[in-house]
Amino acid sequence: MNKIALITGASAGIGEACALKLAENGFDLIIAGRREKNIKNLSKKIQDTYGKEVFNLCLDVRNYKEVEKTINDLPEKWKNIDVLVNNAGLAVGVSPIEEGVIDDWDRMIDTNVKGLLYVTRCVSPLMASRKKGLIVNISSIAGKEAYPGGNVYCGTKHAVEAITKGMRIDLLPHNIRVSSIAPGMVETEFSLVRFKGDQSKAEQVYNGFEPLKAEDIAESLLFIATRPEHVSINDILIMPSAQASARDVNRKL
Ligand code: NDP
Ligand code: 8X3
Repeated sequence: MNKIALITGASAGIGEACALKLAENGFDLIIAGRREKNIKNLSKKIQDTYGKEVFNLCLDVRNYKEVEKTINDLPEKWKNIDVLVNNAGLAVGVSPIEEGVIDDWDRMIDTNVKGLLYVTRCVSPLMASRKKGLIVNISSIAGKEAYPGGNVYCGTKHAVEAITKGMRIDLLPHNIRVSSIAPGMVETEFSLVRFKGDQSKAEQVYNGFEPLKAEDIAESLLFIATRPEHVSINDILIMPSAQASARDVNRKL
């Protein structure tokens, strides 16, 4: 029986790369995202390329009832989740706090914090009943530092860092390992979402230096997920070589 990994936000970017990397390395996948077409395309790619089994979930992590029903309705075999990757997340806007857009704040808090909690609340009991599991939360350099206009996004990722530590303590008796990966800048759809579809603003974020690729994060996940059971990689902070902190980027412009 292959190990099963559930990845949220697998319809793009880091989540998609993580799904491909784990499939390449023998995992069966449950892939979740709101964009059904992207999930279907990824599912076909994984099956065609790696011959792995894939279970598709069309899921908005912000809706607890939907998350609960989706996990409860998984076929019994697919409930044996070995690895949960809490990856779904986003930044919206860069307004300073006094000009903050309430809807943007709600989207970030509801997705990055509450969504992560909702999925964990439904999957962790399944792991606890089997007395094994690994949960990997995708944090960020924004979970370690704050930067101008990052206010609420940084707050959500600081929350992810704290929740990760709390989860690790609570899940210890159940033999469930909890890890966090905190990336610096990764070129994905992230900035396009942050700048609400403004392609040129999104591209400027990655001007003049080589950002991380989604696959770099997938490599870190694979490392965590393939350690022997007595080894827990608690935290990985992974940055582009040209980025020393959230604000310090060596751009060759
Ligand atoms: P992308 O925008 O490329 O991907 C984000 C993924 O999250 C998509 O698959 C999207 O799927 C999913 N998602 C967003 N909202 C929801 C929701 N409500 N319910 C379910 N899925 C949702 O960005 P990244 O791949 O870069 O981001 C992935 C994670 O990595 C995020 O948590 C982000 O904060 C974090 N991160 C990103 C960094 C970067 O520089 N790119 C750096 C550090 C951390 P869909 O729209 O189909 O629902
Ligand atoms: C995403 C990277 O630098 O925008 O978490 O915080 S950053």
